Amino acid sequence: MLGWFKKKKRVKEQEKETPEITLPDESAGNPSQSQLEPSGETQSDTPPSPQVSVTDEESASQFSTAPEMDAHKQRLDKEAEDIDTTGSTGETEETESSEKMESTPEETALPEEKTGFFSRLTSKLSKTRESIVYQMDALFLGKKKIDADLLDNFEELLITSDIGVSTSAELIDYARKKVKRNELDDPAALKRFIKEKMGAYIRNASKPAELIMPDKGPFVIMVVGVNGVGKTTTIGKIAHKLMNAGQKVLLVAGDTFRAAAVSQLKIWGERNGVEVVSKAEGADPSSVAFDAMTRAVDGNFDVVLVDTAGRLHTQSNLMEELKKIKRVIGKKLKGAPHEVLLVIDATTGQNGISQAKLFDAAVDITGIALTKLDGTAKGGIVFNISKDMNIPIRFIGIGEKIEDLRDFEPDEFIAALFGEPIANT
Ligand SMILES: Nc1nc2c(ncn2[C@@H]2O[C@H](COP(=O)(O)OP(=O)(O)OP(=O)(O)O)[C@@H](O)[C@H]2O)c(=O)[nH]1
Ligand SMILES: [Mg+2]
Repeated sequence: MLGWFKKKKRVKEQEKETPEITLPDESAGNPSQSQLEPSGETQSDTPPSPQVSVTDEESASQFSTAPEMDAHKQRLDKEAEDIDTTGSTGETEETESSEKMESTPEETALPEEKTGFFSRLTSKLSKTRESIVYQMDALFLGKKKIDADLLDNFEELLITSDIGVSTSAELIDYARKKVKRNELDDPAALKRFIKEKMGAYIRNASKPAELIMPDKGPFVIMVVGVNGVGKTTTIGKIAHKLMNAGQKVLLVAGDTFRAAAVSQLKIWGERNGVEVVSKAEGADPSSVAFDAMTRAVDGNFDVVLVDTAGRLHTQSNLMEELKKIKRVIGKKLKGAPHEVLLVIDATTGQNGISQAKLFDAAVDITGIALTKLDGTAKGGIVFNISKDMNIPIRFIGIGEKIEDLRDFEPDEFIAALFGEPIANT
């Protein structure tokens, strides 16, 4: 998301000739991560994590017995825990991982903060990794050839890990055809093939959607989703990222259904030091949005984040209200909202797909934020959304803290999910 947002700033800056804000240069080993994701962790001090040291050679297909596999799994889990608890200072991390990091030039070339964030992502995705990758390894354990039974069991495994019935069937279909043509013969090759295919799904879907950047005036993001998915929290986290990138951010309390919703957004406003436009509980959210657009233009804000309700008396009420808010924003500011961001709670699994379809029909979703990927085994939904919805995932939420929101990067996600070094993807 910040990728396309930065584009807008660059256009603005070129027009102005004298840029007010220096945005990170993407060409320099992605320093934007460090600038946009400051956290409690000491990023630049973070040594390469032990997780990064898990190599292909160590993949489960190399284990000949179940106890060996278990030991491997326990070690990965222990390392993930260590990353969480030791943060950036563990000396033991230094020894093991830095040795392995030296083994390939690409890995040593990675900036330290990149590996630190990557380790954190790897550790936060551990439950999903357990439900997909470890199960896959266990299924393939000791198998020398791919047969029909193996493929059937594999399909079942994919379905149960929230990858979705049609996506799983398609993956297995591809695999069956390859086996028939003798292009795939052993389980390790099958695992590599599935990893590639899964990567292709999310890479295709995460291509930035065409966005019409405003020539002047603020960039408006309307945030929608059912109740409790993490809309307000995600707004707070996005505001934090944008503030750190030097943007002038305005928050809009468009959820007037509950008084607590307004105060929750105000707390995020205070935390980030940003202004919040709000009215009393029960006020018409469209009128809040209307006033906010005036304020955004008058106050020369760069980005406006509009919070909305997740629950009204009935579902159709909610959709009608969201349509009205969107219309009013567009009337006041031509071309706005520039992004309608749907927040989906990853722990709801397949239900998230139905939500996406419902909201898309009402307000034309342009991007998705997938929250609560930490601590859930249902991260397979990423592939399902990518394949079924064709709407880019902009962000993933991996915790409740202000810095626990990441730009969604397919290669990084796949590598973290498979517990492999990012440079290998
Ligand atoms: N573990 C985890 N919790 C999260 C994440 N994102 C949000 N939450 C938690 O989810 C709960 C609901 O978040 P809210 O931001 O209030 O959700 P909402 O969609 O605004 O809810 P309503 O306003 O009731 O519609 C809070 O306890 C958040 O801390 C995440 O990425 N990981
Ligand atoms: Mg809320």
